Amino acid sequence: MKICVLGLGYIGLPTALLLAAHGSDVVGVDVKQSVVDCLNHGKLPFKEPGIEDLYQQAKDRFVAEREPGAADVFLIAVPTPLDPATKVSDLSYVKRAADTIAAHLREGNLVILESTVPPGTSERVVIPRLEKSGVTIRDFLYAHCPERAIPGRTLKEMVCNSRIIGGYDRDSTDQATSLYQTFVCGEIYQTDTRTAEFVKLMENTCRDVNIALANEFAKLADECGVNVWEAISLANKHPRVSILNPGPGVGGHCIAIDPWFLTENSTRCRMVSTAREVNDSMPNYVLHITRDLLTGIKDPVISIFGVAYKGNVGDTRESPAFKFIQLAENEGYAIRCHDPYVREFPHPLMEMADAAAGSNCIVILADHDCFRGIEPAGLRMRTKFVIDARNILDHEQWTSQGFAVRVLGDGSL
Ligand code: SAJ
Repeated sequence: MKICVLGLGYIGLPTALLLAAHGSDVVGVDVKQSVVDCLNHGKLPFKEPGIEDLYQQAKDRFVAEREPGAADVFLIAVPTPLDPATKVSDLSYVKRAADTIAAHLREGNLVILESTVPPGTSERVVIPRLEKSGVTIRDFLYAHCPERAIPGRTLKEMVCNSRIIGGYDRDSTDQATSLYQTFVCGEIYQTDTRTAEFVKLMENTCRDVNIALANEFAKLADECGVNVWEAISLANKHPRVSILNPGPGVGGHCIAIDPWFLTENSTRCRMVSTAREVNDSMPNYVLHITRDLLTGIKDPVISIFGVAYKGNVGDTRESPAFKFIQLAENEGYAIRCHDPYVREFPHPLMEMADAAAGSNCIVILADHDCFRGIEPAGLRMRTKFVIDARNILDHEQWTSQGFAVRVLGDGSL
């Protein structure tokens, strides 16, 4: 079977490689020439645990191209960004992918959309564009199969997690199910396209709202003089309570964006957008703690440890670090950045010792495991302040080295 995967990003590439490793002939298509060249020279455009080994298993059945050709299956895994001004989904990449597939679509082909989209997009936008090929939906198969893998564990989760497959009709759902069964060990649950689109958005919105609740608890704990981390761990002893972790904000290409896709056409909902606002306010809140700690210091310098959107990944998409840096610079703080996972960032990235040297305050924004073991005695700071927005440091150790330690939600603001 020949499969054409459009979009070789964090989801498309691992999916393409898994399909190839399980016996399909896969053409991976990406508009970026650099990604195509990189893969055809045996290199991978990003890091993800296990992907190098998977590439070795897949490479004889995988080739990267700029344009698609005829295939049995087309799988769309292109980005669906959010227009920051309007908070409305930008479906231009999905539309372009559908248009390029239309040029090659034949009767009996299966088209799968993995990209996250607002409910109804398959019927209203994608299928009509595919039908411009002259082949109608009665003569090709279509399913929405939203991905569920978490960056940092993408390959394991793509294989082990359960999946939702929403087909246009019975035949579409069954054929898409058979394809995913070639590499998915988890359960496959079948539904229609619109429900599958809705379920995916509910999943990420649920996580966003729960993180917002944890962030709200952190702010309330500060007002009440309570340590939120201790309080959460005690509350979570209740058999039906499971509060998530507060933090400096929600980043990544999914959770910070998908809730807006769910509500973009709604006139009825409040909680989802309020949660988004709470999470988007967290960089300001961490800056508020910073300001409180550094009052009176002349020409203050802040060292940010961790500009990735979360721990142990090098992805900075929608990272709360961007907003924190912009707000801090606007207030006159000089910023240094250190992140051992991130390859490219608009702000220069420095080694840890250089970023800390002469600085007034370290702000931990990403919970990389390697930060847990930092030896504070080796850091040559101008003043010894540290703000742990993720609660990952050994605070006793830092205090014993003369550091004033503030933890997000520690009750001291
Ligand atoms: N975060 C917190 N507190 C927490 C958990 C997370 O502040 O307790 C922050 C993280 O630091 C990060 C953001 O939230 O900035 C999102 O991180 P995440 O690890 O919760 O999720 P993602 O964006 O890496 O992946 C999510 C996953 N969705 C769910 O868990 C419902 C993943 O399964 C999806 O496949 C992925 O979105 C996606 O592509 O949609």
